[in-house]
Amino acid sequence: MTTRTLIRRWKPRTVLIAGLAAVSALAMTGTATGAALAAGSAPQAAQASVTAATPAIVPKPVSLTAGRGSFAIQPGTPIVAASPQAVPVAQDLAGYLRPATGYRLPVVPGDGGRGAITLVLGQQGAVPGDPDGEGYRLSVTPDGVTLAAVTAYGLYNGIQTIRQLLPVWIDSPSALPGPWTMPAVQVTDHPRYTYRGVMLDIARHYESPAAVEQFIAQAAAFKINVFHLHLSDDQGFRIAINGFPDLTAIGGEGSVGTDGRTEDPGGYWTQADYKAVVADAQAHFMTLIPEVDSPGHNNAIIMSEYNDVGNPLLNGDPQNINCSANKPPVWDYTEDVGYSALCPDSQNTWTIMTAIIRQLDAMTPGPYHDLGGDEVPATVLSQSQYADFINEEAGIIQAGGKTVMGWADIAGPGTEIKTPAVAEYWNPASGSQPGSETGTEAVAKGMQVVMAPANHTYLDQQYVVNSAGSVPPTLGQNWACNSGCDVDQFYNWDPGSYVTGVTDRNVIGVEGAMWGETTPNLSDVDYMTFPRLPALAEVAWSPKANRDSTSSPAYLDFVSRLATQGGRFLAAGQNFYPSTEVPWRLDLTAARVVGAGDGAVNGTIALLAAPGRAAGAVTATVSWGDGTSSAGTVSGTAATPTTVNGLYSVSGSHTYPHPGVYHGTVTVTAAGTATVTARFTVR
Ligand code: TNX
Repeated sequence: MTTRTLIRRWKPRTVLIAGLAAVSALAMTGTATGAALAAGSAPQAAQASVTAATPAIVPKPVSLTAGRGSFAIQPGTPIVAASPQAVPVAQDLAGYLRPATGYRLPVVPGDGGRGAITLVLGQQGAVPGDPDGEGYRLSVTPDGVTLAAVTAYGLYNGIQTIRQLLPVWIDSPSALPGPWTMPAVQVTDHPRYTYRGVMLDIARHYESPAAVEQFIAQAAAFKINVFHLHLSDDQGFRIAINGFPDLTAIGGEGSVGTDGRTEDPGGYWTQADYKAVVADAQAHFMTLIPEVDSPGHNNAIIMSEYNDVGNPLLNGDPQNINCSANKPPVWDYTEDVGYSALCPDSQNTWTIMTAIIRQLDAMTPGPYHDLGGDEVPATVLSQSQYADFINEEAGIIQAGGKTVMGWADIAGPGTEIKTPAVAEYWNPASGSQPGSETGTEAVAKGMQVVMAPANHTYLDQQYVVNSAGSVPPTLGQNWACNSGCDVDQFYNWDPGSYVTGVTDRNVIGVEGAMWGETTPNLSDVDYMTFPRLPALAEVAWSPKANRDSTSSPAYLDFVSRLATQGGRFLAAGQNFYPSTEVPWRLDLTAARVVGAGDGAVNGTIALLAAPGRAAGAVTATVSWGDGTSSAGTVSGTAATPTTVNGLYSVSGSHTYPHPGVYHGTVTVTAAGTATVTARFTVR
């Protein structure tokens, strides 16, 4: 059995922070006006200058052709649902667009027409090579927008693209003046893989249902369609199970680093909470997969039930569930792994596990139940004990009608799992390197494979520490990425040829795993997840490409499109890591400027998104529209090493010779990137 003790000795290939050598590779994002970019340059210098209005869609669509002109959303632009089944997605689109625009955007039935955004469900939305109808066709012209798909989910994917065609400020929760224009384009799009997942570990650190729902919405924007929820691990059990109140009363309390449980008391979800999150995932067209890890990674279950002698569902001797290295079991709130195990031959083990599986699966509409199955060293359970456990549990899950999923360890010697079943390959080993056996074993056993090699997909792994030391040592582990894994490492690999013999005939998709040991809150989770999840989303959605180096056209094109996402995150108030591998750009939009009536103006003139740049690193000038100009003041919440930074307001004060309507401009410059300008009107 493979454990990370072995893996920790493994060294990833050196991560090159390559300079972006060729501006010509930025064709997708439009006109480059910046100078060539020097290798190894500082973040500010490593900027490509691109115009704001060119499409920069992540994940990259199968086909995108730019047209002439643009479509401008107006206050009364109708969002037309051409059939009743399109109404919910039309409402979703209106919901995305109303806060920032402040427009009514009525959702109406009909056939669309000039000036409308029309959502059509039917065969005219069919896209070749898209058996599940996840794709869409989108036409934007100056006269209107038509989005067509075969399924509501296809339409939903299309509206994520529409959002990205609009200025980054469309993700602002409060109204801004706009203008809200989309460049004319024709898009035909569908995914490469049907499984595009993200996993969140709420066991190592508790996350509230509200935080998880935010995370779901953030991931859905990149066409992620599977939400794998890691509900239980050594340090915490997070879901109420009827008949076993100790699982949450005891097991719900701790979290990693909870020495004496004072720092982070943990928490758990009621079943109503879980159902609400399931419904929220469904509303985002995401399949939720529950995971209660077993037979290892379950010290919290063991500690909760070990003394549950009075439980009428158990046989009075619950201590026989403990096959851990520690006898009796003890809490361990460190990041240790591989010491705990439930005993396969204890009747109590199966009483507890069956209750968990049945109750969770009854609340879960998706087809999968994930049993975990990772990292049980032979010193804790022999391979045959482990295999017996997995076989028994798989039978219980399948008898309840769900498809078994687990970490690829479940494909190891002795396991016999009826297919269909899914193995998630996590080992960094590639080709036929030692450690890759679980991948080939899974294929030999007829299992489908989700690719999640830790050195390319583990969102909890540290970023590459840059010269400014911007990566805090407390966030992230490094066992799979001992010199850090940044955007390029998440982008430059191919799921269909990573392990010898595991090909696109076996691979159903890709998953990013956000393990929770170092991330106590959503802000930290977001910092680790973005912008690396968008890289995985592109690997999972977009056509196969030569994703093999930091100088490949595919990668340069990707980071230039990714650059636009920084402004979106900032506008939305979503945390992310402004990786130095991305040529972040400036985005500026006018605020509503209202004069005092006596010709005086004093306050915010514009909003600026400047990912990764301090306020002092940008210069703002306000031309007031009466022939005078003055310096603008750039201010915002001071950055901390792990929180949102780069969202600023540009303010100024001016007294006009006489009251009136004036049209001014704000200009912002910063080293190594294109200058941005916004027009404002003083009333
Ligand atoms: C590996 S590999 C784990 C998790 C840890 C993570 C930390 C695997 C399936 N499990 O238990 O949280 O590494 O990076």
